[in-house]
Amino acid sequence: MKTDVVIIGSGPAGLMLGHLLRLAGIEAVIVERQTRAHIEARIRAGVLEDTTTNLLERLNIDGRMKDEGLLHSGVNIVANDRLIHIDINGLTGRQVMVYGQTEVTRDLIEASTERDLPIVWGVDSLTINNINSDTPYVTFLANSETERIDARFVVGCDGYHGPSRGSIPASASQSYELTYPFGWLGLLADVPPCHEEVVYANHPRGFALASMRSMKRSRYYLQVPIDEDLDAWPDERFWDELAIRLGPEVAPSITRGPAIEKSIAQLRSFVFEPMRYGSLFLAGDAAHIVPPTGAKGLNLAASDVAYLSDALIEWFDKGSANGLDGYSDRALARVWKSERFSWQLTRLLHRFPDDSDFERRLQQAELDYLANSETAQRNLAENYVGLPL
Ligand code: RFL
Ligand code: PHB
Repeated sequence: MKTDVVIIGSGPAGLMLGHLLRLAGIEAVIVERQTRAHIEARIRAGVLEDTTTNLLERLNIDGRMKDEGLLHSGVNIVANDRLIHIDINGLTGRQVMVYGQTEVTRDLIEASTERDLPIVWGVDSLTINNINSDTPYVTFLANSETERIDARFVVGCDGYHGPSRGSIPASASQSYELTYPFGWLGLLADVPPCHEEVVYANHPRGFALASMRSMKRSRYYLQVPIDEDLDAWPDERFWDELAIRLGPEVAPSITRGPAIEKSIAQLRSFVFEPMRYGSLFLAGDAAHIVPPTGAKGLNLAASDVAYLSDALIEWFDKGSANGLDGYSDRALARVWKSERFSWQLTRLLHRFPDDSDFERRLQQAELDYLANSETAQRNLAENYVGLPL
């Protein structure tokens, strides 16, 4: 098989990029390790910046999101059992959209058939070859047959654990990493949310988050130790702990119900530079990870592919390599600002086990400043709603 661009991975980055290229008449094929059913069941992000919703609008894959998504004008932080309301819309004139990554992915996959964007599901043993040339290609096993796709460019949208990043020689790259001494235990339940907007809580027993997927489906998270055992958290223990951490203003509105999904995610900050080597480009989690506190991961995947699709279109339409040459620097400038924000919000809201008393008092002072300063709230709102592309 031969195509213009072969995309590895059908997460949000790969799917959005494929559609953006197809819209411009560029051929693309996506190869994905998992089955379609697996991808469509995966529970991940929930909050979209308007930069991301604008992209889905540009693709005209925003119908269900506009019908079913929830536009939020604000976000809340609980500190010392008191609710601080950040009026995102009043401070920035913009809003965020609560619409699950699972739904975004489903909509993009569904549109792929009618828009002639082939996705090869369930591929195994993928290799990326000749990236130092103008004739790169990938090989893989599909239905026990060895397949090969030749392309002009390969884009690694294969997430943190995918093989693309590893194809770039260590001598030509650098990575930056920070790990956190805790994880997030997430629970999804078909119960109404406890608050009309997302609530982040700082509590001496650890961070908690109240989010939602709809007015009937809630998503909650608790900070847990890094080596926590999922079996230690039967549903009742989760609900009891959540109520303590969300505090007296929010807890009375919690509706309990059986978990339909429960899992633990590790927190990490990671950036790999550059996001291009020869004919291989990286986008999304393949090149960078943020802790989920700022809700930035999926949104960064979207901004990467917005930049990259512009650059690829410029190359295919006008023969100019300027955009492609500038892609890595342009994307990384936005990535690092989201890394900064996600790290800062994680620092502000979690209980760090090794913090000294001094550092704990600083955290309290920071929360107090946020509660009482419009400037501090504007800073948070501007970053949370998403920096401009
Ligand atoms: P993905 O979604 O991981 O997709 C990568 C795809 O590549 C495939 N793949 C391969 N395919 C072929 N061959 C191989 N050898 C392959 N190896 C891997 C994988 O199967 C997969 O399908 O990366 P992408 O597209 O870059 O998208 C990134 C987002 O998924 C991620 O950043 C977000 O989910 C992060 N995130 C959040 N982001 C937000 O913007 N807002 C949020 O509210 C938010 N909340 C979250 C989150 C992530 C979380 N977890 C589980 C870490 C909440 C949580 C709990
Ligand atoms: C979610 O709804 O899953 C969610 C919301 C906000 C975050 C992270 C995850 O910061």
